[in-house]
Amino acid sequence: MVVVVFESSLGRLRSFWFLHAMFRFKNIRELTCLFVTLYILMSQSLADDQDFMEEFLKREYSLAKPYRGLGFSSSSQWDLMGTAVVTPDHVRLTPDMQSRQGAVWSRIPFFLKDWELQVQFKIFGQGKKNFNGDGMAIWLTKDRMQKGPVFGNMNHFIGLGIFVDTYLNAEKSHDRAFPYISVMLGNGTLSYDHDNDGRFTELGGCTAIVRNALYNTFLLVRYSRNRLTVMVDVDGRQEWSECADITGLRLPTGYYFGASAATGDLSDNHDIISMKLYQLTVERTPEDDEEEEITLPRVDGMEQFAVDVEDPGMSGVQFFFTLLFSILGLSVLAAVGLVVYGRWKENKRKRFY
Ligand SMILES: *[C@@H]1O[C@H](CO)[C@@H](O)[C@H](O)[C@H]1NC(C)=O
Ligand SMILES: [Ca+2]
Repeated sequence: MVVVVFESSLGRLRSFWFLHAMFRFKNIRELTCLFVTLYILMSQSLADDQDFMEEFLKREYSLAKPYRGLGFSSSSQWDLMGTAVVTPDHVRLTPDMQSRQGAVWSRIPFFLKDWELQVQFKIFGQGKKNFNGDGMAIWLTKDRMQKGPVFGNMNHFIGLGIFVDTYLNAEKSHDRAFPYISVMLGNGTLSYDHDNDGRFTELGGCTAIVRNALYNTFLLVRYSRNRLTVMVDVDGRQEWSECADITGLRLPTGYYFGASAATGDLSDNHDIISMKLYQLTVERTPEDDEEEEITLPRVDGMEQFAVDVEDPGMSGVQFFFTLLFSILGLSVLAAVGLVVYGRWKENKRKRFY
């Protein structure tokens, strides 16, 4: 009996390692344990990959060419505000001129649980590198059509903000290059700190060279089972690379999608080409559905994102100079030592004569 089980299992296993390991198992219980462990490991890695079975484009939440009636028709699902204008090729949130703010907002509250938003955008302008700004943001928030200091939207927002920040405001930032994409979850009291590029409320992010890009630039935001993933495709390779991955993020439903942009003393064109919303089909466990309804966005274990405002320790540059000066100091000491030793030896020799 046992032998039969062994043989049929053997047929299916190809890896030499497993064969080798299996011959050492003396009874079926250990073998069962091995298979159960393997199964758990395999199913976990599958879940990690987030291979969704299907995705459906939801037109009512999507913004794509031709932007029929956008902004003025009552049948349109989107509103424009500020400097935003529609052309046949894009929705331009701001032109490359100083002190502009523009936005486009969905009219329909959003209730899907598992979704993916793919945004094609374009940021370009006359300004040389570091003489452009300020950037744009993608939103899924409780409020819509508000003006304010966060890339043209209100501060103390409630919901999700993904920022494409093209100008470095913070005085000290050795550890990141701009443009920088970052994620913030607002709960109404959290404030976006423009002077520090939102550093203290950031949940994740990455550098992405999106300005005056040669290729089409895309951003992907995926939310499923309290996990938020942001990916970018900005270098023409036509594949997503990971930008941020945040687990334990809880977002209420009934919010609105939007995109906004702002210019200040420095400027850029900020264009949205498309925002495509896909519903994801995800297998949900009964526990997933029993989850408490939440009324305010929050992240489990918020402490892990806390930024140390105090001395951040020795940076690579500091370390290099410390090492350099230590070596220089030791060399000087050694040189002085040699000179002193030479004199001493000479004096000693003189004394013999
Ligand atoms: C918002 O989040 C911050 C940081 O986690 C927290 O200190 C604050 O109490 C929260 N506000 C509300 C209203 O929950
Ligand atoms: Ca900035």
